[in-house]
Amino acid sequence: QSLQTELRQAFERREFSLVYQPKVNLWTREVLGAEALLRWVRPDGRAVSPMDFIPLAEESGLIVPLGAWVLETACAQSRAWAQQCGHDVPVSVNISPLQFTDPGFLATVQRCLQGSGLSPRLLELELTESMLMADLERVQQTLGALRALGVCVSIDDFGTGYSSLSYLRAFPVNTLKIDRSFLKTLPDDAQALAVVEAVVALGRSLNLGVIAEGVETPEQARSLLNLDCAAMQGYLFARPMPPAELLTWLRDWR
Ligand code: G
Ligand code: G
Ligand code: NA
Ligand code: MN
Repeated sequence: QSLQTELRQAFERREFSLVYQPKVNLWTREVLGAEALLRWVRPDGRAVSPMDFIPLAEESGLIVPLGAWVLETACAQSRAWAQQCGHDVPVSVNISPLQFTDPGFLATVQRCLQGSGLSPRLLELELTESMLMADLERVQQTLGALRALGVCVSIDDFGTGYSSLSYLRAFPVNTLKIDRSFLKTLPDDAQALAVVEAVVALGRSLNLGVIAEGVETPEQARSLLNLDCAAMQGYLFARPMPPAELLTWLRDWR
């Protein structure tokens, strides 16, 4: 039996779940939101990494309904957290290229917002640079429509693709997520420091938020603060976790 077939069955049998990793502002201590990350645990208890099954889901097109399920579930979760803890918990969802270009994408986003009653500003879509490099006019149209909906958009893994000033200016996006590969060698690597510094400056000049992902050590966090990048996400603060655990984490964080 091929993994493709298994994947489709797994979706029908509801073997997928979401874990969430918080994003914080280390300066204000504010919780900025939580990123939803897809998990597949088979009935035998074996977990398959998204790095292995997402490419397959893209190949087969399953990513479109699966991604819609992720959106729907994450929107409902954000709404539930707000009711449970009394304050907003914005949620971020990774969008794959096939989803983004799917003709039904905007309608899906709208349906998930309406279905959950989540305020659009509490939903963030994480896109990658390569997705924006495709068909300029269509990308602009889709991003424009998302902005009109009031949804936030961030560029994930920023710095690993073809970042050009002109396309950033052309696209209505909200936030740049500095790829975690640049964090690994902080604080000692002058080159990595320069990259982070440059992205922070870029964000400031284009009026975009900047967040660093993959923060694992206090030293990395400190050097980010020194570079005026206070928004962070990474194992230093929390691993991705099930929704109930995140609720506890939110209560303990401050
Ligand atoms: O959570 P983890 O580090 O294992 O994720 C591995 C990769 O899978 C990352 O690149 C992440 O962006 C991607 N990923 C996780 N969840 C989703 C999802 O819901 N949709 C898409 N398209 N990608 C996801
Ligand atoms: O491609 P994307 O940026 O969405 O990938 C997110 C992935 O990064 C998730 O699989 C998540 O589990 C992982 N991740 C989150 N925080 C850290 C971290 O501090 N260190 C490392 N190595 N990976 C992280
Ligand atoms: Na992401
Ligand atoms: Mn990323």
